[in-house]
Amino acid sequence: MKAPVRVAVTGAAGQIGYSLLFRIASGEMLGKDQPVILQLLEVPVEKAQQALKGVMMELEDCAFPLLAGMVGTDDPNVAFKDADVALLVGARPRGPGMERKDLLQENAKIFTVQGKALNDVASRDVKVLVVGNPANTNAYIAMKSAPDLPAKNFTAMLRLDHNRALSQLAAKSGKAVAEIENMVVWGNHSPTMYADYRFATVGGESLKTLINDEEWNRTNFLPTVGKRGAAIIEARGLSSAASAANAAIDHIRDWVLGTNGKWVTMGIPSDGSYGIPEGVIYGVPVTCENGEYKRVEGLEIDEFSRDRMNHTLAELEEERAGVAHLLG
Ligand code: NAX
Repeated sequence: MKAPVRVAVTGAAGQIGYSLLFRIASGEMLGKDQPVILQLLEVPVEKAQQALKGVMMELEDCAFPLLAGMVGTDDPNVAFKDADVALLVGARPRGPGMERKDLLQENAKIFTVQGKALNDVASRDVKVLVVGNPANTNAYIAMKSAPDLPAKNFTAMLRLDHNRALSQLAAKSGKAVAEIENMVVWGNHSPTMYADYRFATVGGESLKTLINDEEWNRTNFLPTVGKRGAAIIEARGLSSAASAANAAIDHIRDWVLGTNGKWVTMGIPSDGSYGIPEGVIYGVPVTCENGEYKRVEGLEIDEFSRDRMNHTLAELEEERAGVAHLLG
């Protein structure tokens, strides 16, 4: 039996948490031979802690063979202690009348504290995925608050956008999702992200050529993927949860277990390539191998793409400027 991996999850009593934890404990994220210890963080509010207890009771009641232990806490230093994987799902939602900039500030506080705690107590190799919105900027704040950890350990979730784009492309082209390779989503996890299928292939053939409908790309595909979160809220009365949890599992599984050369999208700190300033957490195509992600380099950026990539970058830069004073 392998040694257990410690997986910290914040916002564990929330709706994404409820779709996520059972799948992690059943081995869908790290493998069917990999025991896990779940370290669950919730806010120090009676109701949230009670709800967390309930979720932990249900996890117990599944008698998952791979669940080697569980901790529920309101203390980030306990939740992140020796964590190998940290899924930062909990965040402050936008309340009535709350401005975007207030939301940024509230979340900046949370992710400063959690970044510091990761810095102090997590494994030096901890793989951090930020799901809580604004995900890219929250990941940036956590990364900046954890100077003793490698910056590359901090990532943001663009995988839901990636998966949404894949399904739209499959539907349009009449091909199976599994046949589509080399899809990219650039930038911020927000409606400004740029889903780019210029390099996508199906059985080695260009998907762009197969679809051959630039009008559809601009007036249907991009807005549909960009506004999918809002469409789910309108239809379901609640924000995406199961699909978000699924994307988080895809992201970590691929990072840890590899992609066999397949491109996936991750929000990672920029190294300056593609004209994205260093340090900005930006969605790019990567492949993963031996527990490391590697940016796909050297893709040609045409004028339309450059425009879209700059647009989503401008939003990220604005968010970054909005929290700069908190990061010293
Ligand atoms: P819920 O409101 O159902 O759950 C969030 C939970 O986090 C709550 O139980 C809350 O008590 C807890 N929490 C808040 N602050 C915390 C803190 N400082 N430490 C620990 N726990 C804390 O939201 P849910 O639907 O689960 O969504 C969670 C986050 O994911 C939201 O920020 C949401 O916007 C974001 N999303 C991100 C997506 C992405 O692709 N990156 C897609 C789905 C989702 O919208």
